[in-house]
Amino acid sequence: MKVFQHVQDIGDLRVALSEAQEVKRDRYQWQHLGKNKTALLIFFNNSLRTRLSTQKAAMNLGMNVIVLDVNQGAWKLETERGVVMDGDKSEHLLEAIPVMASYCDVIGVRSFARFESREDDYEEKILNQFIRYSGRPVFFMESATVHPLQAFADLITIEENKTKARPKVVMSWAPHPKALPQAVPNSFAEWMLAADVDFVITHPEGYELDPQFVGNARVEYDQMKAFEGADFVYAKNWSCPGVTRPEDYGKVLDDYHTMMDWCVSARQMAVTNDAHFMHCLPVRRNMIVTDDVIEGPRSLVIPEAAYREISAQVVLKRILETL
Ligand code: AN0
Ligand code: CP
Repeated sequence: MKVFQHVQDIGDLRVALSEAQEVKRDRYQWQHLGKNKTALLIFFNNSLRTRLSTQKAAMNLGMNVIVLDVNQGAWKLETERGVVMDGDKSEHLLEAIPVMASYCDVIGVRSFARFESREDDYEEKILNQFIRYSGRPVFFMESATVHPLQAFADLITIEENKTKARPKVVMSWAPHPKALPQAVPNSFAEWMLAADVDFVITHPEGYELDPQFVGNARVEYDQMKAFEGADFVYAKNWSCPGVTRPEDYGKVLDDYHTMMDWCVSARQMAVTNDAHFMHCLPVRRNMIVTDDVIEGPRSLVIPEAAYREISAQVVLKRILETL
């Protein structure tokens, strides 16, 4: 595998899920694969889970790991070509990428949506430069539009906890005080549509996700109706994707105080099929989900985060196998 970005990059999901099972059974059986191989993890944004789980996965495979927080200690990077660099940015991405690549075999990059231009974000301007100029396999650790390591861990979580062949999975928008990217919901939708689940998305009008990720997934604007009979509830906030009104891209459309009935609570969970609650974390309690639901017996947020180690290990293993 040279690029891990979309669900298709992992191939057959059944095979990927059984490989995840195998990793879970004994995660240290491929130490030879990573011997003398270096993974470079580059963070343009904060992270707890991705940082730790990916580093752990690489170590499980016997790899060496270098973690770089670009905004803490490295030179501030210019990303636009043609700019007269007389501002606060000392180095250009076009030199930094091949230099960083020369010290490693595999590159993971986290670079969130910047919300400056929908076009730049949705064209994956930053990650595509890594793919183009590094000459190394590149895996996405949440880019402007996708978070595939999360979606893969979410799929593993559902697979491990489902009690019927085709569970009903509901992804619900929930309120948040700040504008958040669409990467998590985009990838979750993309992976759920490829998996064997009955998938429903619920959100207020104006938050329609990009069709390249949601295809013709069922959208139900009535949250309570969407939750009926759900086996898994996946909560997440996202800002306006700008599908119908490009000028609203990256905006929080309404004051969150007026949207608090979208916060997932016992009221919505009561109409589900005793659904499991999921969230990628970090989560703001009593904005996205109430204390009682996230702490309740059906909450999967901790095992879901733990599966990030497994999803990252399957991805790194696949990459190492093709180096
Ligand atoms: C990020 C997001 O919503 O994309 C990362 C989630 C994994 N969340 C925040 O910035 C709070
Ligand atoms: N879920 C997730 O990617 O968490 P971090 O932002 O902490 O890495």
